[in-house]
Amino acid sequence: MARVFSGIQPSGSMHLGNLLGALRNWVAYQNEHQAVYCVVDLHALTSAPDPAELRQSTLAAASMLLSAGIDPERSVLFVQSAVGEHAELAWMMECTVGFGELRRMTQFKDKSGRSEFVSAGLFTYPALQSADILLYDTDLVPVGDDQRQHIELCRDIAERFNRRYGDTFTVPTHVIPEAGARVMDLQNPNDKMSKSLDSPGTVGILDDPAVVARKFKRAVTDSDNEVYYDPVAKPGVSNLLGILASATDRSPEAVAEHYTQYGRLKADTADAVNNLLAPIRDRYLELSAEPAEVVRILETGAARARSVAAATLDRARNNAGLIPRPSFHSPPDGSDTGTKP
Ligand code: AQP
Repeated sequence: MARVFSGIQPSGSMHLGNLLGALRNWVAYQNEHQAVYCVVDLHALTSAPDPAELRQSTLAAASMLLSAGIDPERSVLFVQSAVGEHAELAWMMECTVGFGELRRMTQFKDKSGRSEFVSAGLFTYPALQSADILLYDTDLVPVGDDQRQHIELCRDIAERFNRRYGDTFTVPTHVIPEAGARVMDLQNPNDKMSKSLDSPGTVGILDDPAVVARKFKRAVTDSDNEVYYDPVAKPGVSNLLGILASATDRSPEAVAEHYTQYGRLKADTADAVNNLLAPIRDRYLELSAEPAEVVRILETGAARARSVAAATLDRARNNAGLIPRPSFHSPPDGSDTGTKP
Protein backbone atom coordinates (compact mmCIF):
# COMPACT_ATOMS: atom_id res chain seq x y z
CA MET A 1 0.00 0.00 0.00
CA ALA A 2 1.49 3.38 -0.98
CA ARG A 3 2.25 5.80 1.86
CA VAL A 4 0.81 9.32 1.74
CA PHE A 5 2.09 12.23 3.86
CA SER A 6 1.06 15.88 4.05
CA GLY A 7 1.02 18.71 6.56
CA ILE A 8 -0.66 22.02 7.31
CA GLN A 9 0.57 25.00 9.30
CA PRO A 10 -1.41 26.21 12.32
CA SER A 11 -0.75 29.75 11.12
CA GLY A 12 -4.33 31.05 11.13
CA SER A 13 -7.85 29.94 10.26
CA MET A 14 -8.14 27.39 7.49
CA HIS A 15 -9.70 28.55 4.27
CA LEU A 16 -11.35 27.29 1.13
CA GLY A 17 -7.97 27.01 -0.66
CA ASN A 18 -6.68 24.61 2.01
CA LEU A 19 -9.86 22.54 1.65
CA LEU A 20 -9.99 22.34 -2.16
CA GLY A 21 -6.24 22.25 -2.75
CA ALA A 22 -5.28 19.80 -0.04
CA LEU A 23 -7.72 18.49 2.57
CA ARG A 24 -10.25 16.96 0.19
CA ASN A 25 -7.48 14.90 -1.37
CA TRP A 26 -6.18 13.95 2.06
CA VAL A 27 -9.59 12.56 2.99
CA ALA A 28 -9.86 10.64 -0.29
CA TYR A 29 -6.41 9.07 0.17
CA GLN A 30 -7.35 7.46 3.48
CA ASN A 31 -9.36 4.79 1.71
CA GLU A 32 -6.65 2.99 -0.20
CA HIS A 33 -3.39 4.31 1.19
CA GLN A 34 -1.47 4.47 4.45
CA ALA A 35 -2.06 8.11 5.27
CA VAL A 36 0.02 10.22 7.67
CA TYR A 37 -1.12 13.81 8.32
CA CYS A 38 0.56 16.40 10.48
CA VAL A 39 -0.09 19.83 11.97
CA VAL A 40 3.31 21.42 11.31
CA ASP A 41 3.72 23.69 14.31
CA LEU A 42 7.52 23.95 13.97
CA HIS A 43 7.00 25.55 10.56
CA ALA A 44 4.64 28.07 12.13
CA LEU A 45 7.47 29.22 14.45
CA THR A 46 9.21 30.74 11.41
CA SER A 47 6.90 33.74 11.82
CA ALA A 48 7.17 34.00 15.66
CA PRO A 49 3.47 33.60 16.54
CA ASP A 50 2.14 34.51 19.97
CA PRO A 51 2.66 31.35 22.15
CA ALA A 52 -0.92 31.20 23.47
CA GLU A 53 -2.28 31.67 19.96
CA LEU A 54 0.00 28.97 18.57
CA ARG A 55 -1.17 26.47 21.21
CA GLN A 56 -4.79 27.32 20.48
CA SER A 57 -4.44 27.24 16.70
CA THR A 58 -2.55 23.92 16.76
CA LEU A 59 -5.49 22.21 18.46
CA ALA A 60 -7.93 24.12 16.23
CA ALA A 61 -6.07 22.90 13.12
CA ALA A 62 -6.23 19.30 14.33
CA SER A 63 -9.96 19.68 15.07
CA MET A 64 -10.47 21.11 11.60
CA LEU A 65 -8.72 18.15 9.95
CA LEU A 66 -10.92 15.75 11.90
CA SER A 67 -14.01 17.81 10.97
CA ALA A 68 -13.04 17.76 7.29
CA GLY A 69 -13.06 13.97 7.40
CA ILE A 70 -9.65 12.75 8.54
CA ASP A 71 -10.42 9.51 10.36
CA PRO A 72 -7.90 8.72 13.12
CA GLU A 73 -8.66 5.00 12.77
CA ARG A 74 -7.49 5.01 9.16
CA SER A 75 -4.92 7.84 9.21
CA VAL A 76 -2.12 8.80 11.55
CA LEU A 77 -2.79 12.36 12.74
CA PHE A 78 -0.24 14.12 14.95
CA VAL A 79 1.54 17.38 15.76
CA GLN A 80 5.03 17.77 14.25
CA SER A 81 6.84 18.98 17.39
CA ALA A 82 5.65 15.88 19.30
CA VAL A 83 7.96 13.74 17.17
CA GLY A 84 11.52 15.00 17.77
CA GLU A 85 12.86 13.05 14.79
CA HIS A 86 11.56 15.82 12.47
CA ALA A 87 13.90 18.44 13.91
CA GLU A 88 16.87 16.08 13.97
CA LEU A 89 16.49 14.90 10.38
CA ALA A 90 15.96 18.53 9.32
CA TRP A 91 19.59 19.24 10.24
CA MET A 92 20.76 16.42 7.97
CA MET A 93 18.54 17.85 5.21
CA GLU A 94 20.07 21.32 5.71
CA CYS A 95 23.46 19.72 5.14
CA THR A 96 22.19 18.10 1.94
CA VAL A 97 20.39 21.04 0.29
CA GLY A 98 22.35 23.83 -1.40
CA PHE A 99 22.18 27.49 -0.34
CA GLY A 100 21.47 28.42 -3.99
CA GLU A 101 18.61 25.92 -4.17
CA LEU A 102 16.94 27.44 -1.09
CA ARG A 103 17.48 30.95 -2.43
CA ARG A 104 15.49 30.09 -5.56
CA MET A 105 12.32 29.16 -3.65
CA THR A 106 9.55 31.56 -4.69
CA GLN A 107 7.67 31.17 -1.39
CA PHE A 108 10.75 32.39 0.49
CA LYS A 109 11.04 35.38 -1.85
CA ASP A 110 7.34 36.24 -1.35
CA LYS A 111 7.25 35.76 2.41
CA SER A 112 10.60 37.41 3.14
CA GLY A 113 9.47 40.42 1.11
CA ARG A 114 6.45 40.82 3.41
CA SER A 115 8.26 40.56 6.78
CA GLU A 116 10.46 42.95 8.71
CA PHE A 117 12.30 40.11 10.45
CA VAL A 118 13.26 37.21 8.21
CA SER A 119 14.28 34.18 10.27
CA ALA A 120 16.88 31.65 9.12
CA GLY A 121 14.09 29.10 9.72
CA LEU A 122 11.98 30.70 7.00
CA PHE A 123 14.92 30.28 4.62
CA THR A 124 15.55 26.62 5.54
CA TYR A 125 11.81 25.74 5.72
CA PRO A 126 12.08 23.33 2.72
CA ALA A 127 14.75 21.32 4.60
CA LEU A 128 12.39 20.74 7.56
CA GLN A 129 9.56 20.02 5.13
CA SER A 130 11.76 17.42 3.39
CA ALA A 131 12.46 15.79 6.75
CA ASP A 132 8.71 15.70 7.45
CA ILE A 133 8.06 13.87 4.20
CA LEU A 134 11.09 11.56 4.02
CA LEU A 135 10.74 10.25 7.60
CA TYR A 136 7.64 8.30 6.57
CA ASP A 137 8.98 6.60 3.41
CA THR A 138 6.36 8.67 1.61
CA ASP A 139 5.33 7.82 -1.95
CA LEU A 140 2.74 10.56 -2.52
CA VAL A 141 2.41 14.11 -1.17
CA PRO A 142 -1.04 15.65 -1.84
CA VAL A 143 -0.61 19.45 -1.86
CA GLY A 144 -1.84 22.61 -3.56
CA ASP A 145 0.08 24.06 -6.49
CA ASP A 146 2.01 26.53 -4.26
CA GLN A 147 3.95 23.59 -2.80
CA ARG A 148 5.05 22.13 -6.16
CA GLN A 149 8.50 23.73 -6.06
CA HIS A 150 9.15 22.59 -2.47
CA ILE A 151 8.21 18.97 -3.18
CA GLU A 152 10.43 18.98 -6.28
CA LEU A 153 13.29 20.20 -4.08
CA CYS A 154 12.50 17.44 -1.57
CA ARG A 155 12.91 14.89 -4.38
CA ASP A 156 16.30 16.40 -5.28
CA ILE A 157 17.41 16.28 -1.63
CA ALA A 158 16.33 12.63 -1.27
CA GLU A 159 18.12 11.65 -4.47
CA ARG A 160 21.31 13.51 -3.42
CA PHE A 161 21.31 11.86 0.02
CA ASN A 162 20.77 8.43 -1.58
CA ARG A 163 23.67 9.04 -4.00
CA ARG A 164 25.99 10.18 -1.20
CA TYR A 165 25.15 7.60 1.42
CA GLY A 166 23.40 4.73 -0.33
CA ASP A 167 19.72 3.94 -0.59
CA THR A 168 18.07 5.59 2.42
CA PHE A 169 14.91 7.46 1.42
CA THR A 170 11.89 6.79 -0.78
CA VAL A 171 11.74 9.56 -3.40
CA PRO A 172 8.24 11.08 -3.17
CA THR A 173 5.94 12.50 -5.87
CA HIS A 174 3.54 15.41 -5.43
CA VAL A 175 -0.15 15.01 -6.24
CA ILE A 176 -1.86 18.28 -7.19
CA PRO A 177 -5.61 18.36 -7.96
CA GLU A 178 -6.77 19.46 -11.43
CA ALA A 179 -9.35 21.95 -10.15
CA GLY A 180 -8.82 23.84 -6.87
CA ALA A 181 -5.02 23.55 -6.95
CA ARG A 182 -4.62 27.31 -6.60
CA VAL A 183 -7.64 29.07 -5.13
CA MET A 184 -7.13 32.81 -5.44
CA ASP A 185 -8.16 35.60 -3.09
CA LEU A 186 -11.66 36.83 -4.06
CA GLN A 187 -10.60 40.48 -3.72
CA ASN A 188 -7.14 40.11 -5.32
CA PRO A 189 -7.50 37.26 -7.80
CA ASN A 190 -3.82 37.49 -8.72
CA ASP A 191 -2.82 36.46 -5.16
CA LYS A 192 -3.40 33.00 -3.73
CA MET A 193 -5.89 32.72 -0.88
CA SER A 194 -3.77 32.43 2.24
CA LYS A 195 -4.10 32.05 6.01
CA SER A 196 -1.43 34.55 6.85
CA LEU A 197 -2.79 37.37 4.64
CA ASP A 198 -5.72 38.73 6.60
CA SER A 199 -7.77 39.62 3.51
CA PRO A 200 -11.54 40.15 3.07
CA GLY A 201 -11.17 37.96 -0.03
CA THR A 202 -10.35 34.86 2.04
CA VAL A 203 -13.24 32.44 2.58
CA GLY A 204 -12.79 30.79 5.98
CA ILE A 205 -14.04 27.23 6.41
CA LEU A 206 -15.82 28.43 9.57
CA ASP A 207 -17.33 31.56 7.98
CA ASP A 208 -21.04 31.97 8.51
CA PRO A 209 -23.07 31.02 5.35
CA ALA A 210 -24.30 34.61 4.95
CA VAL A 211 -20.72 35.89 5.14
CA VAL A 212 -19.64 33.37 2.49
CA ALA A 213 -22.50 34.49 0.22
CA ARG A 214 -21.51 38.15 0.71
CA LYS A 215 -17.84 37.49 -0.04
CA PHE A 216 -18.73 35.79 -3.33
CA LYS A 217 -21.21 38.53 -4.22
CA ARG A 218 -18.42 41.09 -3.81
CA ALA A 219 -15.78 38.99 -5.60
CA VAL A 220 -13.68 41.04 -8.03
CA THR A 221 -14.34 40.08 -11.66
CA ASP A 222 -13.98 42.37 -14.71
CA SER A 223 -16.20 44.53 -16.89
CA ASP A 224 -16.60 42.57 -20.13
CA ASN A 225 -19.35 40.28 -18.76
CA GLU A 226 -18.29 37.18 -20.66
CA VAL A 227 -17.91 33.87 -18.87
CA TYR A 228 -15.02 31.70 -20.01
CA TYR A 229 -12.03 30.07 -18.35
CA ASP A 230 -8.75 31.91 -18.87
CA PRO A 231 -6.81 32.46 -15.61
CA VAL A 232 -4.43 34.97 -17.24
CA ALA A 233 -6.93 37.18 -19.11
CA LYS A 234 -9.81 36.72 -16.63
CA PRO A 235 -8.35 35.83 -13.20
CA GLY A 236 -11.44 36.72 -11.12
CA VAL A 237 -13.99 34.87 -13.25
CA SER A 238 -11.65 31.91 -13.74
CA ASN A 239 -11.15 31.69 -9.98
CA LEU A 240 -14.93 31.43 -9.48
CA LEU A 241 -15.17 28.81 -12.24
CA GLY A 242 -12.30 26.85 -10.66
CA ILE A 243 -13.93 26.93 -7.22
CA LEU A 244 -17.35 25.88 -8.54
CA ALA A 245 -15.73 23.16 -10.67
CA SER A 246 -13.81 21.78 -7.72
CA ALA A 247 -16.80 21.95 -5.36
CA THR A 248 -19.00 20.06 -7.86
CA ASP A 249 -16.34 17.71 -9.32
CA ARG A 250 -16.38 19.09 -12.86
CA SER A 251 -13.86 20.92 -15.06
CA PRO A 252 -13.86 24.76 -15.10
CA GLU A 253 -14.45 24.73 -18.88
CA ALA A 254 -17.53 22.50 -18.49
CA VAL A 255 -18.89 24.77 -15.73
CA ALA A 256 -18.38 27.90 -17.89
CA GLU A 257 -20.76 26.53 -20.55
CA HIS A 258 -23.69 26.95 -18.14
CA TYR A 259 -23.20 30.68 -17.49
CA THR A 260 -23.67 33.92 -19.34
CA GLN A 261 -23.73 36.31 -16.37
CA TYR A 262 -21.45 36.93 -13.43
CA GLY A 263 -24.28 37.35 -10.87
CA ARG A 264 -25.61 33.80 -11.37
CA LEU A 265 -22.09 32.35 -11.36
CA LYS A 266 -21.29 34.08 -8.05
CA ALA A 267 -24.54 32.95 -6.40
CA ASP A 268 -24.16 29.33 -7.53
CA THR A 269 -20.53 29.25 -6.42
CA ALA A 270 -21.48 30.57 -2.98
CA ASP A 271 -24.23 27.91 -2.68
CA ALA A 272 -21.90 25.09 -3.73
CA VAL A 273 -19.25 26.26 -1.27
CA ASN A 274 -21.78 26.57 1.56
CA ASN A 275 -22.99 23.01 0.84
CA LEU A 276 -19.43 21.80 1.12
CA LEU A 277 -18.69 23.73 4.31
CA ALA A 278 -21.91 23.06 6.27
CA PRO A 279 -21.10 19.52 7.54
CA ILE A 280 -17.52 20.54 8.36
CA ARG A 281 -18.73 23.50 10.47
CA ASP A 282 -21.23 21.28 12.30
CA ARG A 283 -18.61 18.65 13.12
CA TYR A 284 -16.16 21.36 14.22
CA LEU A 285 -18.71 22.73 16.68
CA GLU A 286 -19.24 19.23 18.11
CA LEU A 287 -15.49 18.67 18.46
CA SER A 288 -14.97 22.03 20.16
CA ALA A 289 -16.91 20.58 23.08
CA GLU A 290 -14.44 17.68 23.37
CA PRO A 291 -10.89 19.11 23.41
CA ALA A 292 -9.61 16.18 25.52
CA GLU A 293 -10.66 13.78 22.77
CA VAL A 294 -8.64 15.75 20.20
CA VAL A 295 -5.58 15.67 22.48
CA ARG A 296 -6.01 11.91 22.94
CA ILE A 297 -6.16 11.37 19.16
CA LEU A 298 -2.99 13.45 18.68
CA GLU A 299 -1.11 11.53 21.40
CA THR A 300 -2.00 8.19 19.83
CA GLY A 301 -1.02 9.59 16.41
CA ALA A 302 2.36 10.82 17.69
CA ALA A 303 3.20 7.39 19.12
CA ARG A 304 2.30 5.71 15.81
CA ALA A 305 4.25 8.34 13.82
CA ARG A 306 7.33 8.01 16.02
CA SER A 307 7.55 4.26 15.50
CA VAL A 308 8.04 4.85 11.74
CA ALA A 309 10.09 8.06 12.02
CA ALA A 310 12.61 6.61 14.52
CA ALA A 311 13.47 3.70 12.21
CA THR A 312 14.00 6.01 9.22
CA LEU A 313 16.13 8.42 11.25
CA ASP A 314 18.31 5.55 12.51
CA ARG A 315 18.81 4.40 8.92
CA ALA A 316 19.79 7.93 7.82
CA ARG A 317 22.14 8.42 10.80
CA ASN A 318 23.82 5.07 10.23
CA ASN A 319 24.25 5.56 6.47
CA ALA A 320 25.69 9.07 7.00
CA GLY A 321 28.29 7.75 9.47
CA LEU A 322 26.88 8.96 12.80
CA ILE A 323 27.68 6.37 15.45
CA PRO A 324 24.76 4.70 17.24
CA ARG A 325 23.28 6.66 20.13
CA PRO A 326 24.25 5.41 23.56
CA SER A 327 21.29 4.06 25.47
CA PHE A 328 20.86 6.00 28.68
CA HIS A 329 19.98 3.12 31.00
CA SER A 330 21.05 3.26 34.66
CA PRO A 331 24.21 1.22 35.33
CA PRO A 332 23.44 -2.26 36.71
CA ASP A 333 24.82 -1.35 40.19
CA GLY A 334 22.23 1.41 40.50
CA SER A 335 24.93 3.99 41.31
CA ASP A 336 23.40 6.60 38.94
CA THR A 337 20.33 7.82 40.80
CA GLY A 338 19.93 10.88 38.55
CA THR A 339 19.98 13.14 41.63
CA LYS A 340 22.39 16.04 42.06
CA PRO A 341 25.22 15.51 44.57
N1 AQP B 1 -4.94 29.14 -2.07
C1 AQP B 1 -4.71 27.83 -2.08
N2 AQP B 1 -5.22 27.06 -3.06
C2 AQP B 1 -5.00 25.70 -3.05
N3 AQP B 1 -4.28 25.08 -2.11
C3 AQP B 1 -3.75 25.82 -1.12
N4 AQP B 1 -3.01 25.51 -0.03
C4 AQP B 1 -2.73 26.64 0.66
N5 AQP B 1 -3.30 27.70 0.06
C5 AQP B 1 -3.93 27.23 -1.05
C6 AQP B 1 -2.58 24.17 0.31
O1 AQP B 1 -2.97 23.91 1.66
C7 AQP B 1 -2.00 23.07 2.29
C8 AQP B 1 -1.58 23.70 3.60
O2 AQP B 1 -0.76 24.83 3.31
P1 AQP B 1 -0.26 25.92 4.31
O3 AQP B 1 -0.36 25.44 5.70
O4 AQP B 1 1.05 26.43 3.83
O5 AQP B 1 -1.43 26.97 4.08
P2 AQP B 1 -1.42 28.49 3.64
O6 AQP B 1 -2.83 28.93 3.64
O7 AQP B 1 -0.60 28.65 2.43
O8 AQP B 1 -0.68 29.05 4.93
P3 AQP B 1 0.02 30.38 5.16
O9 AQP B 1 0.64 30.29 6.52
O10 AQP B 1 -0.92 31.49 4.92
O11 AQP B 1 1.16 30.41 4.12
P4 AQP B 1 1.26 31.40 2.91
O12 AQP B 1 1.44 32.74 3.51
O13 AQP B 1 2.46 30.85 2.20
O14 AQP B 1 0.06 31.29 2.08
C9 AQP B 1 -0.84 22.92 1.31
O15 AQP B 1 -0.95 21.68 0.64
C10 AQP B 1 -1.05 24.06 0.34
O16 AQP B 1 -0.55 23.74 -0.95
